[in-house]
Amino acid sequence: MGTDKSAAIFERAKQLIPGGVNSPVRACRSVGTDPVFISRGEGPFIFDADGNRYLDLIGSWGPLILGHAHPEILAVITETMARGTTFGAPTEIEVTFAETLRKAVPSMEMVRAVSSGTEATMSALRLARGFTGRAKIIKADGGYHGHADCLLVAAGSGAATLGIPGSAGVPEGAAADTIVVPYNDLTTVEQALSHGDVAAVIIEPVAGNMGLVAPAPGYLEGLRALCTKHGTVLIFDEVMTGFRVAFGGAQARYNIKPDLTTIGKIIGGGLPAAAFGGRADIMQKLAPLGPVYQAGTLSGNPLAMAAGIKAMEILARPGTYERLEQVGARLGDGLLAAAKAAGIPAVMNRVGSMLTLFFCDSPVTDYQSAKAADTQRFGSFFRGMRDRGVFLPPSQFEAAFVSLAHTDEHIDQIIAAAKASLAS
Ligand code: HOZ
Repeated sequence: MGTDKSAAIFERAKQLIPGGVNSPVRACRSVGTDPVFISRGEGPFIFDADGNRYLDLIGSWGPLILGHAHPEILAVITETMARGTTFGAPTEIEVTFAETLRKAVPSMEMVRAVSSGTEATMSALRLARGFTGRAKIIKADGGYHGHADCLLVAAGSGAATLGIPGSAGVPEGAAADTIVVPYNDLTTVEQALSHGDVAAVIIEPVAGNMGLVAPAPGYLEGLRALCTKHGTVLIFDEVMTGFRVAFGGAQARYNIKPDLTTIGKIIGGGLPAAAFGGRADIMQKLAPLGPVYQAGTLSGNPLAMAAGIKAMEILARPGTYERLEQVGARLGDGLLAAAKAAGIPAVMNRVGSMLTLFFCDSPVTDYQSAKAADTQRFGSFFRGMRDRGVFLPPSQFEAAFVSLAHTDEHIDQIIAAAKASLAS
């Protein structure tokens, strides 16, 4: 497998872009290699600058649930962009987007569109603080909600991958009101809420940034009850899980109604879009109706709205989530069996079409148990898979994503690659 062109591009990139990448995990440092540079995608495949083809299990970190370059998404983008790409003024398509989102996720009684998941979580927290008049927030150890200052405390995803869970440059004051609790533990949440000064609990209802960790039975129900009791805003960060683990997100899958939801990735159909929304009485505190300020020139961008609406429309078709469940199970079961056949201790955590294979022998239920995984072995596995034409997320502390473009044959090829990689 040649990688000369990727290597040359990486050299150029490093001269100008810190680490040669515009987001740290994709630099592939924790898996002991350099990145390849992607030139195009098609269905379940990505192709690098040297022409190597890979079965993609990143899916742009979640958005590409329909696969790469889906013809209906490309068509709607082309059609929309012929009328202009941005106006900085209201457009009808933003209203259609909000209506589509609310229909799928009814707890989002009112919606504001933004451009990234980080913007959505940052804005939702400001809103929760403005609504309650309280400063403190609770987040999970190893939970990742974008890179706003107050959320870069015991953070997962790239921060966990690179060993910088509390970033330099975050002033002490910005992090002082962030309380960190273990995922799947209600006792610590109850203790923290008992003082009556917590504005919000922000949680990934299925954690995806410490690797995938499912909520324990009763955990989300417990959070709901505790937040209601203490007048604290419950925020579900569904940037990854929205339209992924069910059409209506994790809140539909587990039947829990949060006060606010942050959502992104899939709702942009592969273009930069995200949103936050929820109870109307809370959302009405936002400017221009209320005193909580939030804004964005490219918020509600027509191209992103059009791609997102089309993606949601396609996902609403019958059989979609049954297929995603089936393809996720085929992959999850196959990867676990491959590890067992090779005599390698492994745990498969999966919810629908998102999953993580942890190289450890005890259940992974929170960040502490995730950290027990053998990251060196994960690095070898990543490289072995890449060399056999499969692209995994380059970190033990990320989730892999399967798409509707993956056929059973593609999954079987991935499992065969895993058998060979793990055997060697
Ligand atoms: N931190 C995101 C994944 N959980 C995005 C990583 C990237 O785009 O490189």
